[in-house]
Amino acid sequence: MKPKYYLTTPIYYVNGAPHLGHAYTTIACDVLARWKRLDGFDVMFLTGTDDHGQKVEKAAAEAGMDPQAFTDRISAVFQDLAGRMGISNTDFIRTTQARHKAACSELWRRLRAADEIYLGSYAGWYAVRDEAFYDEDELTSRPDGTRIAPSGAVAEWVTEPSYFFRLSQWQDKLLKFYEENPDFIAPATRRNEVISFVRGGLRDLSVSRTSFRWGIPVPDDPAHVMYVWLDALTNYLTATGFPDPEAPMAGFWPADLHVVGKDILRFHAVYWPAFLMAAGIAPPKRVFAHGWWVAGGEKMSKSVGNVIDVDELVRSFGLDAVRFFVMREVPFGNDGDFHRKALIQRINTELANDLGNLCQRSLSLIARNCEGRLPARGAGASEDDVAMLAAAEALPGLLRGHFDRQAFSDALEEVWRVIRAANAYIDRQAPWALRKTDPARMEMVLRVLADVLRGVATVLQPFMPDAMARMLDQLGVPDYARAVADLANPLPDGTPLPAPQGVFPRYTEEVV
Ligand code: ME8
Repeated sequence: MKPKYYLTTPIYYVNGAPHLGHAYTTIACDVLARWKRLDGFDVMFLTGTDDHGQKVEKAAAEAGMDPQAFTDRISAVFQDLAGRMGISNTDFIRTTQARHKAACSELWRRLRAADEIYLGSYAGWYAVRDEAFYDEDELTSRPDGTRIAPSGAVAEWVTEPSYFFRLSQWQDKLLKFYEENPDFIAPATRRNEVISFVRGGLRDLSVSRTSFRWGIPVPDDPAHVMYVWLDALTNYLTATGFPDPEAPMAGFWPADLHVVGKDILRFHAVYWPAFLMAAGIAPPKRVFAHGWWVAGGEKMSKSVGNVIDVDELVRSFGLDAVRFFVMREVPFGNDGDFHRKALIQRINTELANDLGNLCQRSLSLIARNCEGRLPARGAGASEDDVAMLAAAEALPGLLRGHFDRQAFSDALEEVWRVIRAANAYIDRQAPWALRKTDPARMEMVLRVLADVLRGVATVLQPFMPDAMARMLDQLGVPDYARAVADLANPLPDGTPLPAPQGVFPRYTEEVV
């Protein structure tokens, strides 16, 4: 049986259309999901939308729509975007679904039965844009007296009856949990931030609201709706069929990885494991917080209105190039400023020149000089051949390590190191000159190049599924031999290859 791997994106608020920031998280998860499948795992990959909460209710009211109809419409836009980005999610969850309401109600009942939730009343600050409660000392003031959260969102004073989760009781248990599970929060700088936040002391958390209706009613007290974050976080459990232990996907819990933006790490790394442990449920294994795409110095966001339209990018540059660029340009975890120039540069240098030309040169030499059949490796490999093949053969092992740390740009750098070495190899060996002088040697060199290209294309499939499928077609690799494990079996000598075609065109900016 294949080992299981369960990873998730955040579920996105449906208060506006998706942008590059959302696509980024989802693409990163997709790359990882595809890699894990390629590497022999049974993968559950969840994404979806966060339909409830005051912020969504407000957006629906502003659009003059009933919240259900509004969320139906925007949730569909997120679902379509996932399709257009080539996302291989195995499920798409919405918090308005019946399965989710049932899971949340059950989690609430368990927390209540364990006396982890009690009724009180909340008087404090709340920022609707963040759907988050803030302490007085976290806020700053504008000259007009408006109070501002660290995120820049406006905070309002709220007084209402509320249920509370006994978060204050979880400080030591959380700290112990982080210590025993050093990989639970990544990157390390974020882990340290979370630990110092928890060390600073935790207050009980308000987990229900009475001032609006758009949420899941609290069991046995329908005047309250559940706090949108308790509702939203539970989605990860819902999708595994919770509370049914016999559900087909039940074996995927605990999740292997929640990928989130750094804005929502606290919810995932503090509240979520506390809720779960309090209900006697295993916490997830890891939470990775990536950085932000910024524009004009500010986080790209629907609320700020400085967003980049992913569909436009894909129309201009192609899906694979966009996926490659966002994974390559910025180390996962860091912030990045989006520049079209940098995207064009990467397309032309790394895709068209480094990889595209290498492939085109090698395959056209094979087409012309080897009757379009895969040449034999033959005996008597030179030191240069052996080193070149060894570099390509080392890729899966190296990439496995990078993927398990979510170090996507390191994984790509590793592959490009091999591509650059292969370009140097072809120039050094000059197979075009060997045709007359030493045809056996020419065949050897071309076969080394074909094998290196196969290794490269195989491990790049998660990043650029379409382009790499075309490249593997041209290399004569059958559909059933494209997994990591298949690299152990060389293709038969003499495999017929189709006529070579360019995989990555150069991008030339239209001169206006
Ligand atoms: O927070 N750069 O939903 P949300 C990078 N519903 N990533 C970005 C980004 C940017 N500029 N902008 C958004 C919510 N993201 C909650 C989540 S989960 C149980 C509930 C990505 O619509 C990033 O992953 O505000 C961020 O965490 C997420 O979108 C927030 O999406």
